[in-house]
Amino acid sequence: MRILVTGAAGSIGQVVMVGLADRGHTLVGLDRLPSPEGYDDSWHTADCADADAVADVFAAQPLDAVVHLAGHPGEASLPDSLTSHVVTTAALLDAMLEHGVGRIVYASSNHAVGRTPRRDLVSTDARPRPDTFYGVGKVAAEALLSLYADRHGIDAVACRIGSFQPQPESTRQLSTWLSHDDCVRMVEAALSAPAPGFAVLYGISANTRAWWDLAPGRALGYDPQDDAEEFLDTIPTAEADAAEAAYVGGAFASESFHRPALDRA
Ligand code: 15L
Repeated sequence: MRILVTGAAGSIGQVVMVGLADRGHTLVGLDRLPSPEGYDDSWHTADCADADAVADVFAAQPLDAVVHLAGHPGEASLPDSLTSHVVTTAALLDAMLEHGVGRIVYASSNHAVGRTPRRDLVSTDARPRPDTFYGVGKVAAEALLSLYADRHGIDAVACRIGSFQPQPESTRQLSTWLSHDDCVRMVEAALSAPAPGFAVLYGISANTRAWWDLAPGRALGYDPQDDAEEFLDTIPTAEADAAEAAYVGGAFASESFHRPALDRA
């Protein structure tokens, strides 16, 4: 497949670029950062929120699919969050329609349901319960993907990623960890699942203490192989703060992340 990866210079992007290339795909990187060594001919430096720039990227070479990883990974004002997560997705979807590209895999986040109290396994059917404006942006981006799937027949898989790390580093991450190898497995499955329409999966490894249901991902062909429990001995024993442990979004759901929606002069 010829795949455009946005946010290709980011932490997930770098791993996905290498992992998909190793699996025989042809990769095109798109990022606001300039191309790293080795990608000169297959890299576009542009902002995904700029619809004209994105249209130019699609006109430059044929593509079969998009893996949309670009976006600010933390909390911001509501307008900035909507630009980072929704406007970028909209620019890509419009360009996909124009150029007949039929599939997008989206890096959504566990923070789309982060304000769900910590109790039972959270399913993909649970109501969106964002914990931040970041989470609101992810929920809204998922809604946009759903609209383009229904209205235009785009295949769109939203991967609600947990904690993408080389290895888990906290008690929470024993539940939320997504290993690098499983991340590549997840993206590959989301790219190749037959006719998913609009689908949501949770992007975590096969963690013994998982908080999110892996069944929808497995139904799409995602077969995670790693388990954070293997790193139990390396995790600091400090108890998580009660506020952080109350919701699946962890610190994002705590008061320390409260801020006004809009920045004022
Ligand atoms: C995310 O979606 C964030 O981008 C990242 O900063 C972490 O907070 C991660 O989730 C997580 O929940 O560990």
